[in-house]
Amino acid sequence: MDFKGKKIIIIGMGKTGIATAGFLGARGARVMVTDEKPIHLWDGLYEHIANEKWLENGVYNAGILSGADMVVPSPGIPPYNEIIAAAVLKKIPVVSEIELACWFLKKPVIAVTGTNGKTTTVSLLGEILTRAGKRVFVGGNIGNPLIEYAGTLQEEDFVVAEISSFQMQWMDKFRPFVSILLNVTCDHINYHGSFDEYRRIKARIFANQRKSDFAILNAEDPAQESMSSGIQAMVALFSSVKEIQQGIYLKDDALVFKTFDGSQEKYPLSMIKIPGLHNVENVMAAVMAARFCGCSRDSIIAAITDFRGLPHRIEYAGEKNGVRFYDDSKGTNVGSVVRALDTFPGPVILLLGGRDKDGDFDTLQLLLTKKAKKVILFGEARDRIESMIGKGVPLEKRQTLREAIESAYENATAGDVILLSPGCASFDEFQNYKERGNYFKEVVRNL
Ligand code: UMA
Ligand code: ADP
Repeated sequence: MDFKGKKIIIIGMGKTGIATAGFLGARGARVMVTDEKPIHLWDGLYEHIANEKWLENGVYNAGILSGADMVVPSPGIPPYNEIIAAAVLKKIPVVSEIELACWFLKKPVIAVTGTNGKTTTVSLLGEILTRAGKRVFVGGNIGNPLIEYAGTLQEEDFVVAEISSFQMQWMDKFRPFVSILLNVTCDHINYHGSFDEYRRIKARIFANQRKSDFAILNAEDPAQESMSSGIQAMVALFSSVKEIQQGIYLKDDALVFKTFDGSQEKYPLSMIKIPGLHNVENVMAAVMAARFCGCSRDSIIAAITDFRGLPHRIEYAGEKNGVRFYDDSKGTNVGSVVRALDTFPGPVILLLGGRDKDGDFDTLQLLLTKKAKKVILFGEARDRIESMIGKGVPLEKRQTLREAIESAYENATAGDVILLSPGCASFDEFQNYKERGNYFKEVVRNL
């Protein structure tokens, strides 16, 4: 596509907007940027393009669309944003950064999406491919925009991309060589409008794949039940519950992979050092993707054996007087809370709360009556969660995370587990989930 002289509007000047502006400016576009917050010239990222002739600041309303040829919203801009809505009405193409990047990507992409487990799976895949001697770029929602990579020489063998539902909102032609859909549970409803819409957007990861591509789906996910029928690619399933005909499943102490040529490979369960059955699922998806990319079984086993997981995902955070603490600050929706609770055999004191994303907390009730010694609700969402999990669950409410941790510790006896798996975003009290998790660990250290 020739961008020379085209007027392109970028909404949102975070990581994505800045990288997109640089990419388009270098290709001769006239770039106009806007953001609901004042764009700070002193921002380190923005500085290197701030004085370019091709760049202009615009207003944060539909007036910016005058003469526009295309609009690129950042992922965080919801589809009901007034500028986007006006662009759609005026039939000005609205294109996501991932869509734009895919027009220029030269190397096969392994795309990973799903409500939970994306970053873990993408990181693991990066390790496996590297161990197998492949050159790999790991990017997308994990933190480095794909558009940045699209502007490089692209000397790697593969691109491993974490793709969020936000990034798929304005996506049309993206065609991964391998697409993984880990799971779809309730999340980001305040952005997408409904669960059905969220699920529909997630399924786009398979939409442009062809017969020579691979689609990896979760056989145990009710939200994916009818999805595989419309997929052109070769479908491989994973299951932690039952035997699979084409794909991988857990049987006793091994992962059994039935390949497309009818052969069978086994991987020892003991190679997995990260906790929980959900991580077995992530590993199963990664094993298949890596095999489809030509990685050897030995290099896959070696990389998985060395993989110790990421911070803030059911991370051990220390022990005090026989009480063990776990930081699952990245557990920002109900699905991840369920899997975190399932990871512990005994009862747990759960810290739940933060900023609500219209989570389906009512679905937690039964599990909590079985698994929670106590639930300490905290933050903005505490009253709504209380009204949804209601009776039968021993509850306490505290305003801040610090108060919640202190109260949990007062309620605990030796042998108990205190788990921060908040099921909510962190923004009521913190900058992000990392800050929340680090704060949790600090408070625990100082108890
Ligand atoms: N902004 C507006 N109007 C709005 C909303 C935001 O102008 O209505 C502006 C903000 O003032 C800010 C800019 O947009 O200046 C931020 O844009 P953004 O929120 O799209 O964030 P980026 O910095 O571009 O980061 C995005 C992803 N952020 C989101 O999806 C919210 C990052 O994922 C991703 O790492 C990055 O692109 C590179 O691809 C973060 C995330 O939280 C980690 N993702 C969600 C998640 O994982 O659950 C989907
Ligand atoms: P994402 O990038 O999709 O947010 P992460 O790997 O960062 O995924 O994990 C986010 C949260 O989801 C953590 O609480 C983690 O323990 C949990 N999690 C990881 N994998 C899965 C999975 N397959 N199913 C459900 N929850 C998961």
